[in-house]
Amino acid sequence: MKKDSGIILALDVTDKERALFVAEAVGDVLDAIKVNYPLALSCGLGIVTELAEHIDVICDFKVADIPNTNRLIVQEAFKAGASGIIVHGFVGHDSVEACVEHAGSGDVFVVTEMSHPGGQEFTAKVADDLVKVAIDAKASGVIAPATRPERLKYIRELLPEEMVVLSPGVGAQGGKITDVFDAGADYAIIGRAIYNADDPKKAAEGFLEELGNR
Ligand code: OMP
Repeated sequence: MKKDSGIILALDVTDKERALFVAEAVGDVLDAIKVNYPLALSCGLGIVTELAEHIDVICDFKVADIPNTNRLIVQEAFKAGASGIIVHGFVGHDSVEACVEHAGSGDVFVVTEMSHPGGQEFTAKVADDLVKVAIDAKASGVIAPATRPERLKYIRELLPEEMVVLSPGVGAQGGKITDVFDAGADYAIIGRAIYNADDPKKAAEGFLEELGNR
């Protein structure tokens, strides 16, 4: 995945026309587009193929099953054109290892502490273990919360340098893009603050300006 702006768009819209409009409007400001269930379920996996013709696509399917089912999900996502996939670590080493093995040269990102308030209930308590699963399985990186920059920094420091950190929670969830990069993340994942804006391109450029004005 390239790294220019450091911004990954979470394209959680359910209308295909709107999705393609937003993707085209902000495409040159982004490093990748993340496709989650809302878009994949409403448009089918073909949307991944369509978007992947223009930009790297990460399938955020939060894969969380036994190794064999994980393998099948990962294979379908990459066959559709994804270049990365997001998986859960709480299912254990073997399940995450199956994802990494079958992603081939594609990226696997493991969710650690989640960004929403409920993320503190369970995921925060086992964040160190989730990071260890990601490291042991040789994942490309992890997902860590923009909403808790001190925790994001802590998680970054547990990781070897070559692993990347993708951080959701900027904008609608209250996180600040400057905090994300100050805490050592490699990419910010931003959804509603861009795709719900009247002018998505202007909104994306606004985040870049914020970074430039630090
Ligand atoms: P916005 O809150 O609209 O910016 O979207 C955030 C995106 O990041 C959504 O697609 C979420 O599913 C995703 N996300 C989180 O918000 N929190 C997490 O802890 C993990 C993810 C994720 O795995 O991407």
